[in-house]
Amino acid sequence: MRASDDPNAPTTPPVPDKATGILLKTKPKTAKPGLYRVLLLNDDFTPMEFVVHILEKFFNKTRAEATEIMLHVHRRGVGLCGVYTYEVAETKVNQVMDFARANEQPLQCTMERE
Ligand code: TYC
Repeated sequence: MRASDDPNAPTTPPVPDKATGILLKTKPKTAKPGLYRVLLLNDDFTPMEFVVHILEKFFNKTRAEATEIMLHVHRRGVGLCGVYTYEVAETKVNQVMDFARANEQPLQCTMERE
């Protein structure tokens, strides 16, 4: 993820200047934070129990919720862990990727704009 992906610099439709009609960019001082989906991707190697553990540890899921999400990813290829503001989503992705790497698992976690 690059800093330039952070859309907290909001854009709104251009507004014509009263005198000249020139379209001016507007930028409200307070932005609504953009929301991001954090997704887990399936692979053939990472143990199911490891993925359930990740969902409990980093996404505060119950064992039943974690098992349901893990099985969804296993069957469909991708699944939703949660929706967060940019910085929280980025932190979760990094936590999962670091934990997977430390445990020599190929598990992939990614984020996308809602
Ligand atoms: N497909 C893996 C297996 O059969 C389990 C798995 C589920 C892996 C979800 C990754 O995000 C994942 N062991």
